[in-house]
Amino acid sequence: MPVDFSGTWNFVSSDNFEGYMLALGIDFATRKIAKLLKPKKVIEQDGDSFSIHTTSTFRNYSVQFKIGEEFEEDNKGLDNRKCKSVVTWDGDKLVCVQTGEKKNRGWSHWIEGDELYLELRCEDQVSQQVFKRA
Ligand code: VLP
Repeated sequence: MPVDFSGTWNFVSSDNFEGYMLALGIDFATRKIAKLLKPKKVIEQDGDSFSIHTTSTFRNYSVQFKIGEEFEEDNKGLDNRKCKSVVTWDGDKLVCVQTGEKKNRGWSHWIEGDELYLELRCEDQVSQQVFKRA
């Protein structure tokens, strides 16, 4: 049985989100707001189909994908750069590679107990966020 990421996940903590946002070229004012946010994630997993909704008091972002199928991602409301994204399994980890203007861009999700982890990568920056099952 593969891991089931489905559910609602509340923000617990993050580290180096500032470094990640700087690597993405997010402006000062937006970074100041964004680093105070406690986003919520709602994940729906149906076989190899996923939707991930990230919501906050400032902006929301949603992405839908099937494992192994490349898709166009617009990153609207984030850095607005388009990229080609593909998500695959690495054991029980979901690993997304976002190919575009920014080198080494992507993210990984995994679960430890009742916590959801998110590693965000861009260029030489890595940020980690932790969420707890609601
Ligand atoms: C931009 C960078 C903050 C900061 C400004 C806007 C949406 C994996 C993946 C699914 C993400 C979240 C990316 C956050 C990057 C912010 C608005 C924050 C709330 O999630 O779950 O796309 O990539």
